[in-house]
Amino acid sequence: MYSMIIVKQSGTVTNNLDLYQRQGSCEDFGYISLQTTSKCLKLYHTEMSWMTANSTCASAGGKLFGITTADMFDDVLNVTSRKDPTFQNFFIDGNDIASENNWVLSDGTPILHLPWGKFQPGLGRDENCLLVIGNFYHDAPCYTMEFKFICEKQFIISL
Ligand SMILES: [Ca+2]
Repeated sequence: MYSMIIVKQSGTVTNNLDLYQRQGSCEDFGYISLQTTSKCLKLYHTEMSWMTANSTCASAGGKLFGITTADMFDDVLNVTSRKDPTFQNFFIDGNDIASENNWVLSDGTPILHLPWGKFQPGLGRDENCLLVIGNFYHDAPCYTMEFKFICEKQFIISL
C-alpha cells in the first residue's frame, strides 16, 4: 500500500496539466509499513543471536524493531506469525542488560508494554533480551540462542 501525498503545483496551469508528486513508501525500499508506526520494517528469516541481529540491523542503517504499544504489537503480529507460519519466534528491540527487570529499548527508553508469556521473564541474569513467541514476550539469552528478527528503519524522504 502506498501512502500518497498529492501536491498540486501552484501557479498557472497550462493545458489543464496538473503536476503531482508521490511520497515514497516503505515498499519502495523493500520494507513493509504498519498502520501504527512511521518506521519501515524488514523481516529477517535467517536466525541469529539477539546481539548479531542487533548489529545486522545497524549495518542496514536501522535497529531492531522497538514495540512501544499494544496496538503496535498487534499490528506486527498481523504481518508476522498470524499471517506467515514461517515467521514465528523473533527477536525485537529490548533488553534488561544494564539493570535486571528494567526493560529498555536500545536508546534507553523504558518499555512500558510488556505482554509476558506464562512464567516469563524466567531466567534472570541469563536471559536479558526480548523474544516474541506467539502473542507473548519471553526473556531470552542475548548471545547463544538464534531466532528470526525484525529490523526497523526510518527513511527520510524529500520531495
Ligand atoms: Ca534478565
